[in-house]
Amino acid sequence: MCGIVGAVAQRNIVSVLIEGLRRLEYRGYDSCGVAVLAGGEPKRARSVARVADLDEQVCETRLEGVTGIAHTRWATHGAPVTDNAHPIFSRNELAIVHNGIIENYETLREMLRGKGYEFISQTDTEVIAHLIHSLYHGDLFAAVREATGHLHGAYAIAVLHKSQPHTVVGARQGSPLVVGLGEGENFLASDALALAGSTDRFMFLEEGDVCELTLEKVRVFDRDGKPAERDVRQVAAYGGAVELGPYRHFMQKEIFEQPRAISDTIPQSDVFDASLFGEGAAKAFEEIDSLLVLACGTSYYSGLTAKYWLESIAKIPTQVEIASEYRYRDSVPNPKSLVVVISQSGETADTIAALKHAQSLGHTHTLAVCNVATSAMVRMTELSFLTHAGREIGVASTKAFTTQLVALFVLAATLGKLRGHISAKQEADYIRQLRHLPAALNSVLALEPQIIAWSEEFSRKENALFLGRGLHYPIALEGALKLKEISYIHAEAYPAGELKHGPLALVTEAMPVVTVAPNDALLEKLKSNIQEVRARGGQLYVFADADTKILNDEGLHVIRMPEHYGLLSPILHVVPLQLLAYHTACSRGTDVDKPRNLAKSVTVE
Ligand code: HGA
Repeated sequence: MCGIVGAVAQRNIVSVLIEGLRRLEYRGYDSCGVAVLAGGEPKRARSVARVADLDEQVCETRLEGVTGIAHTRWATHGAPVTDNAHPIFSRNELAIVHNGIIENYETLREMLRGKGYEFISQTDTEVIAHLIHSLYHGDLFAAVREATGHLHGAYAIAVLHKSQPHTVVGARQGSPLVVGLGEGENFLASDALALAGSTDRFMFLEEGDVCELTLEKVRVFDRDGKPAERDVRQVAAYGGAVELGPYRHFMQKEIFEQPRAISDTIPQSDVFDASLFGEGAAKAFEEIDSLLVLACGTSYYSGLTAKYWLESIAKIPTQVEIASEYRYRDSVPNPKSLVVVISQSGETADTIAALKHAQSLGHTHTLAVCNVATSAMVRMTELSFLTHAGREIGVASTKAFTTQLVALFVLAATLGKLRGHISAKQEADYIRQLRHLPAALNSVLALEPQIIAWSEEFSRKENALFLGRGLHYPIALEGALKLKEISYIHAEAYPAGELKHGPLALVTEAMPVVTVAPNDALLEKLKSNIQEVRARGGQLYVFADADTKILNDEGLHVIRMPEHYGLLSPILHVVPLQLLAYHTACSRGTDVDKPRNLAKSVTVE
């Protein structure tokens, strides 16, 4: 979603700002822009095309300056047109970029109109610009601090004013913002990744912080308006741009990276130990009597899968809830419940808000399963388990999902052991199966040619049904989500037993029914569901384990998975569904890595 980059330096900073936007491009955006202080006033370039187009514009117009801010926008208020693209100006004196949503913008807009401010854009952001401008009396830092007191909602902002040519002021509440420290220059960004190559020293701002960057100094005030010290951390992990290599899209590359990502995520240790989840985990795990898992989208489906593992291996009651639902409903808090938040980026706005809500209700034991060590979520939780998927560029999550599953399986096994439900032999078996997963995944990836053959038929469909049972029901959900996200085919998933309670009415020759059929205790039941579809002329596409006796037949297409993988089977069965969605989307010619209307890191509500 939106990205922010800002800089104060003694050199022309435009190329640093544009490079920062390029690094944030993968998150998805619909317009972009940059503003610098040049010749005593803010000047800007904006584009509703890609950052490359913005770059051409700044070269053509020779936009240069030593102080600047830049933005990639994913529109929430107002269409993605140039007038709404950030930076937004106030009276040609102040420029602002903003991530987030201002909830009371209508009230503020009326108040500011009353003071004579003219609104040019439809954005909520413009109210922040005029509000700060109205409060400016020679000190931008003070004006921003005062303005934030009037804002309701979520924001990360970067602001500059023509009267302070070597100052950028930032503020955050509900959206991430980091300060990058240089020598005689300082930077601001919504993600440290944007500043790779410029600095590796960062200050991660906290909720309510307002900061002032000048050439030599960074000042931070906390939410109470008091000067605050924030730790400086060295973060060197950000390499150069991620290469596509021999792959056609990042999504395909990331699907094929799963054996490596999973191998990096599996703990080195030969035993399941609470310490894998951080200091204090042993004590926390002893005190809990249940789990509350909060997540969105694909991460929610990893949570749903984990519920089966947690209840079967660790015998611990587990509730899984969509973060944006949980935060707004009245729930009955159980302080003995471990709150588990799952997010690839660790910045998902709804999940962060749900975590805060849980904490405000008295939940003290919290655990983040996350792919980014420096993320807000990891910093907010008592415990954490980091997945090592590496950077995921494709908007449709693949390796982040399977590594989350590994993390959650390790959690289930660890709790199962602590609660006396798994024997030493069982523990050793689980460890062995985890370690064999990368090899098993390679065999699944080798099915790609067969899946390509299916995808050609799928690309001509407009609807699809996905069926699974038990542990594989969430995998069917994830398969349907993948297909709709990138191929724009309408897809729905059902627990196979629900078929006759409604969706069977949709089954015709035109409706492919994808079925995940591992050789588990539910196989015989699933076979009956398959027959129910066949009897109505439906076309079945079944991913069956090697030893299931489901054979190719009229209306029944079968791809055989290399081996049955017991409890870890969902991690293997989701991969052909990822490949099916990917190749179907390729056949339909969609923008696979940047599907329409979607963004990678969902940092607004
Ligand atoms: N509300 C602002 C910024 C949107 C945003 O943060 N998107 O991720 C706008 O619509 O311009």
